[in-house]
This record gives sequence, structure tokens and C-alpha cells, in this order.
Amino acid sequence: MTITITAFERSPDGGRGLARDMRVRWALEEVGQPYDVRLLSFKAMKEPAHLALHPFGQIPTYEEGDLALFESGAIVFHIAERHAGLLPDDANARARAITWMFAALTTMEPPIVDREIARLLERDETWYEQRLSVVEERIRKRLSELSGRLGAADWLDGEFSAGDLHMVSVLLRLKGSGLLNEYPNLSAYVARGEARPAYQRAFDAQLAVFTAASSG
Ligand code: GTB
Repeated sequence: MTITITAFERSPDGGRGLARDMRVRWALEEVGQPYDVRLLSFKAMKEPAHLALHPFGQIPTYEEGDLALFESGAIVFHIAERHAGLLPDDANARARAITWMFAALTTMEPPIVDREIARLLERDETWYEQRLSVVEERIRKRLSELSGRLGAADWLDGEFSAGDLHMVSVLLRLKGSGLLNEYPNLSAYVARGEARPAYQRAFDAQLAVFTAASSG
């Protein structure tokens, strides 16, 4: 059955692979599943046809036969459950990999998103510098804890898993902030994720969309 996902017609990230369709593309590449992409404008994302798939009018979505999903975390989890390659067979190792998926999305990502919101929307506020510094300290605390846990290992728990896919995707949002560079093992971890052939294929595919939109 054909898998169709949705993505930005023209991503505001400038093709840097930070929009969340990238996580779904990467997962599909890891498990070797071909997929189609339906590109959406911001306007189309808020129209009834898309709202029927995604209650919040966002990307990405995932359609396969009569199954329609939204939320990149749930979509990647679904892909990992249906296809080999992203979750270990051993039940306990599988539970731990799922734990890392949740840790990436609910413990690591929120302060990173707060930083982006501050930089995007709160820059003109009198308290901006103070806010930024508080948020960055929160991020450092999490990075330091994660760095301590990862140590010298390649991946968070044995083989590469959907937990690493989410964690690397979340940490990539800090690229260019300087924060990641304070933790060399995390920088190397992210670089290992980016070097995976599946990541590269996914990245190139989303970049091709942005390049075509920019030259059209
Ligand atoms: N929790 C949902 C999920 O994980 O799927 C969040 C989905 C989401 O935030 N989608 C965003 C969206 O559709 C795109 S990815 N936004 C349009 C809207 O809400 O109207 C988030 C994103 C957007 C832009 C950048 N960027 O420019 O760097 C990075 C990430």
C-alpha cells in the first residue's frame, strides 16, 4: 500500500531539514519504505480537506490505505512498529528505545522550542536577554544530563533506534546556537545521525522540495 506523507510546499526552515516531515522521511528511509509526498501551502493546511487528516492543520500527516495519522512522534512510532530496523526485538530493549523517543520529545525538546520562540517572537521585549539566558540554562542542564548518560557510546541504548532518530532530530534544532558544541560527545552523536545514509536521503529529498520551490 502506498504511503503518503505531507510536507511544506516551501519550508520556512530554508531547506535545513528542521520541519517535522524530516523525522518521518528519515524513519521511512531507515526501514526502506517508499513514500509519496503531498506538498501543502500554509493556506491549504487550514482547509477542510487537510483538517480532516490533522485537527491542528499542521504537517506532517501519514496516510496508508484507510489509516491516517498525525503527530510526527506517533507516525515514527507506527513505522517502527510495522517495519524492522528502528526498534529492537527484545521486549525490554524495545521498551527502553520507546522511552528514549518520549524523552526526546517531552523532556529535551520543550526548552529547545522555548528558545526558538523567544528568539522569534520575544526579541523586542525588555526582558528578552534575561528570558533567553534562563531558557539556555535549562537547555544546558538537559544537555549535560544527556551527555553524561550517552558517555562514549555511539547510540543511547545499544543499536541505533527510533529513540536516537528523535533525539538527533531534536538536538539538530540547536545547530548554530553554540550550545551543542559545549558537549563534544553530543555533537559527535548528532554528526553520526546525520551521516547515516537514510538521514542523507531524507535530507536531500526535503531540500529538493525547497530548492524547486525557490527556483519556481
Ligand atoms: N507535535 C506536532 C508533530 O510533531 O507532528 C507538531 C507539528 C508542527 O509543529 N508542524 C509545523 C506546522 O505545520 C511544521 S514543523 N506549522 C504550521 C502551522 O502550525 O500552521 C515545525 C517547524 C516549523 C518551522 C521550522 N523552521 O523554520 O525551522 C522548524 C520546525
